[in-house]
Amino acid sequence: MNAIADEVTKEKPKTIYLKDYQTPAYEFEHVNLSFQLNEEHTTVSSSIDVRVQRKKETLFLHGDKSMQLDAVLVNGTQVADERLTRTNAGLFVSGLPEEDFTLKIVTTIKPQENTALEGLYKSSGNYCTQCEAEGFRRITFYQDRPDVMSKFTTRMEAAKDKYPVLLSNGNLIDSGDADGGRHFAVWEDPWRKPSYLFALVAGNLAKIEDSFTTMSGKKVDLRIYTEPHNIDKADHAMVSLIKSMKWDEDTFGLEYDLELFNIVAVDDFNMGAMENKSLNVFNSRLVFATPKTATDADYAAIEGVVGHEYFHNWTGNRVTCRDWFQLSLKEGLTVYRDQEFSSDMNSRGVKRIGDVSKLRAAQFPQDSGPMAHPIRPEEYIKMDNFYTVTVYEKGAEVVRMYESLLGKDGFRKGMDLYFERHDGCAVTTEDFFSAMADANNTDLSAFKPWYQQAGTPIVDVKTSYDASTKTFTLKATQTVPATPGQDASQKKAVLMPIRVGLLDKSTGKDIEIASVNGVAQEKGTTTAVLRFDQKEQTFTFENVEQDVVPSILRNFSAPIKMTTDLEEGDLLFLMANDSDPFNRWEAGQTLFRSLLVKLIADETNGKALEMNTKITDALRKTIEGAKAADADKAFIARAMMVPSESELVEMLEPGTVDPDVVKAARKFVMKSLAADLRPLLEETAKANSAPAYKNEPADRAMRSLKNTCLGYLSYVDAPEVAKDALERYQNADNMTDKIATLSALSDKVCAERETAFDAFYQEWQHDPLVMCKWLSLQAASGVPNNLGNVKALLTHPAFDIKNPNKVYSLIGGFMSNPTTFHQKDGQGYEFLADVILQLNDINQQVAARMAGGFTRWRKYDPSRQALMKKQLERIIATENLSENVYEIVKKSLD
Ligand code: 0A1
Ligand code: ZN
Repeated sequence: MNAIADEVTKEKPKTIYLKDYQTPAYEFEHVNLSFQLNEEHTTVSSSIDVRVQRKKETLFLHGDKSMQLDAVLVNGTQVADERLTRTNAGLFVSGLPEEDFTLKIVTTIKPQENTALEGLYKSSGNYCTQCEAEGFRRITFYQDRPDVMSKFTTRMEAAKDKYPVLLSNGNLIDSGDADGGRHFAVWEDPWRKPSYLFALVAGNLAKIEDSFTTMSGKKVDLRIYTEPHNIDKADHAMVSLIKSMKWDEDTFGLEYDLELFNIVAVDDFNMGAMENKSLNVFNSRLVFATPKTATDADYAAIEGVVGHEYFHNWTGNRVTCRDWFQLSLKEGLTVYRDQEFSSDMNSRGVKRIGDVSKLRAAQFPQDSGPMAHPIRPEEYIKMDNFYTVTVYEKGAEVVRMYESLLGKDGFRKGMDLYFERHDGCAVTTEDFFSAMADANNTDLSAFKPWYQQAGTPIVDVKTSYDASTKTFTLKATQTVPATPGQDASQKKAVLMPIRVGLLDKSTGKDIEIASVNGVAQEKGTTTAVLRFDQKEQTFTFENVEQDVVPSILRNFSAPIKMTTDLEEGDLLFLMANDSDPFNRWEAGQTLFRSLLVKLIADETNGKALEMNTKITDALRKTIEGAKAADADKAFIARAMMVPSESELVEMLEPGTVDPDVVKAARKFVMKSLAADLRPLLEETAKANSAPAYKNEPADRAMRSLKNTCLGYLSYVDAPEVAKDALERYQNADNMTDKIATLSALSDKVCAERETAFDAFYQEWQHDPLVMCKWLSLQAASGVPNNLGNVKALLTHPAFDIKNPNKVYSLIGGFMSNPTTFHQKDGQGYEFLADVILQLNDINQQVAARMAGGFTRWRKYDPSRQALMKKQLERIIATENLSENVYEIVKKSLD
């Protein structure tokens, strides 16, 4: 089809707006795809049954400029050239029949040259696909938008020896041999789906198999495919899948809807995993686990992500998004579901603490920077840039707030109504909101701004007790800061649940809450859920016999930044007594944060730093608690953690941050605590060193406590500390302990560090995932002149710039290392810009993620700001910059 005008011109990046949404004029009923997979090229034929919804409209098919368009036929007849217009973004087809018709398209693509890892590509010699969000348009011309839902039949043909396994969505309906040593398979998916859920895999793969019998008695075959040499590492993923299937039935009454569920692990993948209908494709880092190669954190991440992708079958696939602005409809809800799943499988309190820490370290900074956007954004240039912690993690917090406001039963009613109304449809966050409100017959209109407003609300609470009226009062105010395109005056007050408990000052126990603002609480209530929806609001607790210490925002019931008038003594009291594990932890964190902010100011002003010994004493008590027979050791390990440098940076004023000062203040605290508590830390580490590895909750808790103690002890300046760490490294029988001992050594300049890192390399150089750990530990190291080490690792055989996991480990690790990245002379910034520009020609999604390292440049001191800005300007002035990188850099500079 050389005659087709190929008007591939230079077009400016175009912004897509939610307000421009229009329903499609043409619906695609059924799609028949056929793939001829060859080494030189792949031919894709697509035959579509089209239903005309609005006559005479031009049909726009998305299609990437990398594809060769070979043929376009309507009802079997070639379409004349003058009715076809090709642009950078796709193909316009005009003069279409007014009655339903068939459209046939033939394209030629080169998966073997696809380094963007979107569409059809090769990983370790096998074919696989990634179509979310807009990868299908690199396979064929199509209405690549989530509200176009079709039934897919997929035939593929490939060389039998190289690609013995041929997979796609749905059920295998035919297979056999073809000419020239080739074979074929035909898959049919009975469920309508958007193109982003399409998947195809062809390769030399081994599998493990199991099965699950659903609540209505149907047997589902479960298979996990990997490259043959990794097949012994997939058992934990299989166990996690079975647990997920059972949990979704027990918790939401949701049953799987096919007789086969496949997972395929691939080494080259931009994200974590993908929920393609019945054929999930996973980054191998989220499948492979053995005690020798994966840490306890890896095991937990695998369980959570296997659950996440499985849960998408209902929240994402059966009910999908109308357009990409609605992404949080499926992602916020599915993250909420996977967090609940992990909480039920493990310790709920510890899980909540981890999730909130992540929100604070990653989402809060995004929400106060140039990329701040509502969980339902209103515009984007490149959708890939909106798979963000805001859409995912803040989106999950918004879903959790429905649960807090409506109660568990009310939330379940809302979910049931959502599925009853929208099964098989592509819908909006507004539809989810209405299902929640309608099912509970309640007015939630004040909740809507959560979808429209960016920025983390700031809540201040003042408390008082009046002995004469026996009332305890909370006065709360809320504001939402200005964010790009939304000034502060436009922001509305938003409904949020504030969970509050009141602790008896003499016993430390929760008192029963009788009534709030004249509304009687259910008998036995010890945590009240306040509906806070005004700019200023007063909540009065009645019949409070004596003064109490309030525990406010239990379980972190809203994603806000809260300040209160609680004093140090109250926080120490809560740290020791609160029945809510999250707030018991939070009280300690609040103490640490205020101490650190003061120390940062002191260090800036050249004052001597002084430790607050009350905090040391409180921490001593917390650690001593580990001796109790029923101690929650995983919680104690969490409670010992000092807020991260990135969390502290977020608390400081824009234009002031000197990362060296932040590091010095935090290091001072760690050193003081380590010195003062050394015998206790050593004793606790010893008492929690198990003779042999076991993967049981109690053993995992012990490991985390022991390794947290060792982390502290690494701050003690004494030669025996490094010696001990090396010895522990050499004796470790599992990856969790290996990594903990390596990181205890990684900031030290000593022979033990070199010995341990070399030994690790020698032992694991054959395993790319383990090598990622080796790279990220070095990238994160605080040793002097570490930038030189990171640069040298770029050319090390363990690194590969085409593999996203390797880039995230080395470059991602370097970006979050304040000493190396923010080096005063700006060389760290220049290095990151160099890497971004190199990645821009290889993998635009990964390049854009790395550009995220510069977005917070306005936070830093004037000289660092100037150096970072210079690099942003250099990047944006570069020719052939991808839309992905352009959007991040442009928004950063605006
Ligand atoms: N939907 C997947 C995540 C995902 C998103 C985009 C991708 O490529 C651009 C890949 C995966 C999930 O939430 O698990
Ligand atoms: Zn997801």
